[in-house]
Amino acid sequence: MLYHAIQYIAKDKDILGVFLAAANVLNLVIRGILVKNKLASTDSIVVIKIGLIGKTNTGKTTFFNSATLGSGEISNYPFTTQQPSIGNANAITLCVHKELNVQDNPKNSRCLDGWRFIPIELVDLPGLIKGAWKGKGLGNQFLSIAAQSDALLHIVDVSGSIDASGKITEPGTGDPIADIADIEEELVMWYLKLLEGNRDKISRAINSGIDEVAAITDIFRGIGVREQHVKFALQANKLLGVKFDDWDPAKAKDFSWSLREISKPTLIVANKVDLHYASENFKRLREEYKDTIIVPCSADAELTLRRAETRGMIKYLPGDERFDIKDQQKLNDKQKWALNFIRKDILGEYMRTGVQFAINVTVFKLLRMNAVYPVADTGKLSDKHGNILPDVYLMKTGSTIEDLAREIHTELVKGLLYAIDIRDGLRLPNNYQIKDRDILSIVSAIKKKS
Ligand SMILES: Nc1nc2c(ncn2[C@@H]2O[C@H](COP(=O)(O)OP(=O)(O)OP(=O)(O)O)[C@@H](O)[C@H]2O)c(=O)[nH]1
Ligand SMILES: [Mg+2]
Repeated sequence: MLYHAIQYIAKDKDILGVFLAAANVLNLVIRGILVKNKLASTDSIVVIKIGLIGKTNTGKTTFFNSATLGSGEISNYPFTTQQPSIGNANAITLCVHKELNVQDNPKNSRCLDGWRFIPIELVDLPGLIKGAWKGKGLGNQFLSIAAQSDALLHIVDVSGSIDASGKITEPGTGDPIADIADIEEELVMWYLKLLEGNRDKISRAINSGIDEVAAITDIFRGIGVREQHVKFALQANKLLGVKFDDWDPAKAKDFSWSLREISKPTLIVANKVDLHYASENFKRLREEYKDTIIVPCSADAELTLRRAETRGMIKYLPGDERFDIKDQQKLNDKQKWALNFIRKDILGEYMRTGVQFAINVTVFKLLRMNAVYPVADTGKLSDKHGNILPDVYLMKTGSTIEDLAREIHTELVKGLLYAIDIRDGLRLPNNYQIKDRDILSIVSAIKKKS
């Protein structure tokens, strides 16, 4: 079967892969300690966190391993992943060093072949089942971790090769559209459960004079909901001005639906496009979910390419639309066949495997982040130590120079004067809204100590 041949390289464990996975874990532990002890060089390390959700067996761990070079267990048994795990991945953007004609020395990111790799975190989660919101399966644990994510990737088996209970079956048997609806319902029910369970508390707060938006936000704050989200969800359901005590169950559910959608931006990953029936289902999915971004994907193909690259068989960067085989002679027939299949049927049909693309789209389109390069020395384009274009920060659309200064160091904000746009020398006011790929030098009366 096609799929087993592709697996061949992916399952071939290599020492470098294991080493990289160990380094990944070590990195996370060190970062955890730094953050805990507040020894980190910046005041706030804001790393975007993306959670992988979906039914069991849809390929969440395969996606996770391919993006993080991790070694989470992959199997065709339902509910293989029992514990959430966090790994380092990257959002990738074209680096500005070529345009500026300088050689960079990245510090908080990496630059490979002209691409900047900006660290983000991926969270692999246990598979969901119907009834998870009632605490069924690994429900509660899953939902509390998912809640800490800035965005979600909903991984679905677009080939329909899992049945309603999550068991692997023949492609074309399962229904990916129903699968998505089931998982969506789970998330909404979880929000609704929080709302209904706290009706008295919300009512009491409102009656004691607390603003309705604030009272509702308070209930959901632990799962990353902000006042703005609640306001938008109230507006979307024409509930602004309607007394909270008068909300009937249908209104409460509609509100929960909107709040879930607004507070956890979600992208659908149509995984397993390498299998039969995937392209038909993908078309149906696009028709059904017109308002959602859907990325076709073969996590298995990406894992295969990343492993082959790690072993020196091919030259490939995540997200690339091509790869080069280094030495045909060193490949056996199975490996040649698998790589040819990926080249023709995945990259040829879909341009890319979809894993890195899904991450980039989530960061830059769904979360509307802009990559910005702060420098201290406007002449050398470096930090104080001479590192050229050392850092890149991800800032949400609408962020200002002041937000950037705060992100770098709170001390910087205190004496903030203005910023200089490196491209044209323009002096930018503190309320200037940062654009993608801006290169800026912040001028402050108070210098950062380090
Ligand atoms: N053909 C194909 N198979 C895939 C792909 N991604 C994952 N699989 C297979 O699907 C099965 C389930 O993969 P996992 O990554 O363990 O799925 P999961 O969603 O993490 O499953 P749980 O941990 O049980 O929730 C395995 O047999 C994988 O090899 C893909 O892109 N194409
Ligand atoms: Mg898993």
